[in-house]
Amino acid sequence: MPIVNEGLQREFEWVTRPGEQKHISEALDLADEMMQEIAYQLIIGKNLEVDRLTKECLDKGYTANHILDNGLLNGMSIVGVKFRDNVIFVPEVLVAARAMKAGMAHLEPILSASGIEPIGTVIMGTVKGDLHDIGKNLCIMMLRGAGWVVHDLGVDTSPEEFADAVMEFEAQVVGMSALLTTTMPNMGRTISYFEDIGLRDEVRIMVGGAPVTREFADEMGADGYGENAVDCVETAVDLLELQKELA
Ligand code: B12
Repeated sequence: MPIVNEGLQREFEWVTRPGEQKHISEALDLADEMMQEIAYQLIIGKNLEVDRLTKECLDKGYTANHILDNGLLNGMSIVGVKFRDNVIFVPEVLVAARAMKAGMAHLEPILSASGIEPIGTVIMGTVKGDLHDIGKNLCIMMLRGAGWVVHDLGVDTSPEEFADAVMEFEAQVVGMSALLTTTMPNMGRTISYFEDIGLRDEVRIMVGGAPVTREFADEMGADGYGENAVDCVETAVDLLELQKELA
């Protein structure tokens, strides 16, 4: 379906880079009118509308994954482009993030409900100096939905806080998130800290976040890397197996 929502069409016009336009328009083409409305209301920061529409879509039988991928995340990708290109600034991004959270609040119980025996324990946090938590929170929802016990350390997490949580909860896996190129090195610093205190062999470490690549993950000595929340779950499962083999 083409973009039929006039507001969203106008917002989409801010995306001027051809490759990026193709990427976003392909995702939007999959979406229907309701998803386009959610994306638009998220971009303009209307949290009450996003709250209402998400509820309405769930009542109509849309799956939580569909609403997340086609509605909320599509909207957030346009917000990202406008922010990067200085079309909007931090306050507008914050209201969009608040709208995203309003929608996610309805999806979380569904994505996190698994009812199966816990697979293992993961400690998740955004690294020191970094306040971005939307992606980390999505990973947490997916992990919980897949049957993991997740302890969320929030944002701005120091190496000491990661290490204390691993010991307290006897976690097998740690997941670190970073969205800023300036905070990415704090993942490596956390890994070094684990080595320094003799904790590195006790736990497998995965990393992610928009600027993080597999190469960077390998270079800093992480055990795993995930590009998105689905990858995060798969990586956690692989790392748990690895940890069992090493134990
Ligand atoms: C929302 C947002 C904000 C919000 C954050 C609100 C919140 N509660 O999170 C606010 C307004 C606070 C903000 C602030 C800033 N931001 Co900001 N922000 C964004 C924005 C638009 C969206 C990020 C987002 O939520 N994406 C959606 C989620 C779902 O995607 P994700 O985080 O990548 O997560 C997915 C994967 O990466 C992966 N993943 C994530 N974590 C993990 C962890 C593991 C273990 C695994 C396996 C996978 C995984 O799975 C997730 C789900 O699929 C991005 C632009 C962008 N396109 O990324 C800029 C962006 C990240 N911000 C940027 C900047 C510069 C800033 C500020 C410095 C701006 C300023 N001048 O103050 C501050 C820094 C504050 C700080 N100290 O952290 C830049 C970073 C540039 C750079 N090269 O470092 C970006 C890229 C914008 C840009 N293009 O310029 N920001």
